[in-house]
Order: sequence, then C-alpha cells, then structure tokens
Amino acid sequence: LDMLADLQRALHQDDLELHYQPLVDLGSLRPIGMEGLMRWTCPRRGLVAPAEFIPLAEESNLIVELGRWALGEGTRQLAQWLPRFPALRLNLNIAPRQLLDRDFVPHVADVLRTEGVPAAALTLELTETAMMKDPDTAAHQMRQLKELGVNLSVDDFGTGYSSLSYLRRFPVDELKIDRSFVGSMNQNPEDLAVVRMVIELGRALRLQTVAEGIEDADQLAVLRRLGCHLGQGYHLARPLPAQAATKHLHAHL
Ligand code: G
Ligand code: G
Ligand code: MN
Ligand code: NA
Repeated sequence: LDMLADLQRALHQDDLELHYQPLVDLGSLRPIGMEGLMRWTCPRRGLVAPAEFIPLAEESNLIVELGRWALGEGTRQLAQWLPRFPALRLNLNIAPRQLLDRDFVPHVADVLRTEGVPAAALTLELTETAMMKDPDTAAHQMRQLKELGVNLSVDDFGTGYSSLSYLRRFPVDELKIDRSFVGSMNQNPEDLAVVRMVIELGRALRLQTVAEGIEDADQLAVLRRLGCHLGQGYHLARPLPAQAATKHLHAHL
C-alpha cells in the first residue's frame, strides 16, 4: 500500500542492506574500493530496487534518514576492511537533500570519528542536480567536506544540464562517466566521443575518471586504452553483500 510507510518501517526494523560493488583500477585490474548501494527486502513486496524507492524517499525527508543509515553502515564496514586492506576506499551516494541538510557535514565528521575511519578513505558521490539545486549552499557544504578531508565525486556525469564551469566552482576530485555512454560507446560513435571527452577533461583538470556500467570485454579494453583510471560494472564485478564483498577482496588483493 503505502510504500513510504513501509520504507520507514524497514529503516527501523533493519530490513535494509548495503551491497558493495568493486571499483577497479583499470591499469592493474585490482579492486581499489567499493561503492555502497542500498538494497531493501520488504516482507510484503520482496526485493525493491533503489531505482524505485530512492526517488520516493527523495521526495520526503526520509532520504536524509536513509542516507544517515547508509553512511553509518558503510563506514562500519570500511572500518572492518581497513586493517586488512589499508588502501581501500568507500564511495557512497548522497542525495540532493542530504547534501543541503545543515547537519550533514558535522554528521559525516561524527561518524568518521566514531568509526575511526580516515576521511580520505571516504568518497561522496554527488549528482549535478544536487549541486545545481542550490549552488551556493552546495558549494559551501562541499568546501566543508573537503576541509574534513573527504573526496567528492560527480556521479552520472554528462547527464545533467549544468555548464562545465561548475567543475571549477565546486571542489570535486572525480568524474563518474554515466553508464548510458559506456554501454553504447562501441556501437555509437557519438557516445564514444563523450566518453573520450570526459577522460580528456579529467586529465586536463586533474580529476580522477571512473567509467560505470562496464558490461563486456570490448568496453573494458577501449576504456583502458583511453586511459580511464577506474571502472565499475557487471563485467568486472556485481554489487555484492558484505560477506561476499569481503571474499572478493581477499581473492583479488
Ligand atoms: O543499485 P542500483 O543500480 O539499483 O541503484 C539505483 C540508483 O539508486 C542509483 O542511481 C544509485 O545511485 C541510487 N542509490 C543506491 N544506493 C543509494 C544510497 O545509499 N543513497 C542514495 N542517495 N542513492 C542510492
Ligand atoms: O547512479 P549510480 O551510479 O549510483 O548507480 C549505480 C547503479 O548501477 C547500481 O544500482 C548498480 O547496481 C548499477 N550497475 C552497476 N554496474 C552495472 C552494469 O554493469 N550495468 C548496469 N546496467 N547497471 C550497473
Ligand atoms: Mn553512484
Ligand atoms: Na551513476
């Protein structure tokens, strides 16, 4: 019935899980980090995809609570991984409302301190939409996050409406090339041109580049040849529950 009410309940009953998708160094082909991705198993609906419940949660303040849960959960897991994998990093998705929330930065600082995780091991993925909704507040929050030592990444890069000038205005470290370009770049020369341009732009602005949605060996080969730093996608590794993600790290590092 009311999905929002069910989601609220899920948050308090611990029916949410964070899965982890490896971020792979395209030079060495070894995992260098994980992106935390939320999963909800509803007793009545079964597994609900984030594509369904995140937009719903984003319409209300529930996304702020969900985001806090993911930050706590992901950071706790990272604290368990770091002694064995000291160079590992964790990427987390941050919704527009979360970024603009006035308690967000102190909360991030608090969680890092509580879990004993260095800020440099955490990367927050923001969308262009999140930055452009209220650019002054966003820029302010982002500068504060940088002061903490957290890394900032632009998720779904290339799909927004903003001008490139925001890349100089906002203190970002990384561009994630949207999977819609990666998925069709070997069929569509225009998509390949976009991928190539983002990698060039990253080089020129000294930003790390990440290709998402790598689904086959040809895409992987092209991205390696173009000098994209990192990759993510089903061809490399799927999002995994925490235990399987730990096994993956032991097997590949
Ligand atoms: O895991 P999947 O590909 O189904 O995720 C779909 C969408 O949900 C993606 O855009 C992803 O960024 C978003 N998403 C997944 N987990 C989180 C999260 O913890 N917080 C936010 N804000 N978005 C998330
Ligand atoms: O918007 P964001 O980049 O956070 O979305 C990440 C989403 O992409 C996750 O839900 C994840 O499950 C999904 N994903 C990861 N790898 C692939 C892939 O190779 N192909 C497709 N179609 N989706 C992927
Ligand atoms: Mn993401
Ligand atoms: Na994305």
